Amino acid sequence: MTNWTKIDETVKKWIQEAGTNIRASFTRLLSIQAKSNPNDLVTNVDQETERFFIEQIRTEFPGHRILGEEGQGDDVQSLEGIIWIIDPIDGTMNFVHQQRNFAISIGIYEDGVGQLGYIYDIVHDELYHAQKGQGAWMNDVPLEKLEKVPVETAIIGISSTWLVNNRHFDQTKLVQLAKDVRGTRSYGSAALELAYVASGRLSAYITMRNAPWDFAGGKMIVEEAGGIVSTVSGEGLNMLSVNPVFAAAPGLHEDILKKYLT
Ligand code: 2AM
Ligand code: CA
Ligand code: CA
Ligand code: CA
Repeated sequence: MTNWTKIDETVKKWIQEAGTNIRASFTRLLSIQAKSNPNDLVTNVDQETERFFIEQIRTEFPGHRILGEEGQGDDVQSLEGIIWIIDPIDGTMNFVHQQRNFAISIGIYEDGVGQLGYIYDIVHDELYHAQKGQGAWMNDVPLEKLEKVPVETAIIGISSTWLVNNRHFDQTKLVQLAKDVRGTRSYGSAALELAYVASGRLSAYITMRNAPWDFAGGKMIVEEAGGIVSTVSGEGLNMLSVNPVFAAAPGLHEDILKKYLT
């Protein structure tokens, strides 16, 4: 039997250490590179942070596999066994330009089922975490179970990318949703937006393109807080590919899905 509570204690220690290192990097010169396009950034701190987690995991849990955004982990093609899905810095553009609104995101899955989830907002020192069947916390304070939210009072996280003409989704209904809700916000970090759905700061989050490392930690935390996470057609997320992601409080998830997403 896997001792998840022991793994939880270990991960929290590593996340604090990684956070301290990332904070210290603010006073050093960053090495910034573009990946797939000029706005798709990666820095030495993303890579060093990913490497830090990989080295710790390989030493402490040699049987576990690692799927990391910066590609220094394993070539993961299936979900068997224990897999750590890691985004060392989610919101790299914010990290580079704003030194805020970015987070470490980690989801630990066993045979495709989420067991532990973490999102650490380093600058605000806010650690969100969840353990399967045990609930979700922010800095060890339990998150209140999410309650039904009507569309009219909802604040939703959505990037302007999806409200203008785009090749992923007909934006017409999303524009209507943006008009009908109380407000929209865009933070530029999928992990933080999911953490905000879990804590009630946002009522929903919608994106047409998230990779497993963007949502692996957040999905667990939202679900343990009583929220619902799916694709924009209401299906379960594929943990090995890019998905459209729709997370929301109960009730609101159903209402938005029916009226604005189908
Ligand atoms: P990143 O900062 O780790 O790259 C920005 O709106 C959000 O989308 C961030 O969570 C960002 O993660 C993520 N993101 C950026 N480019 C992406 C891509 N090509 N596919 C999926 N997610 C992406
Ligand atoms: Ca990236
Ligand atoms: Ca990311
Ligand atoms: Ca990243």
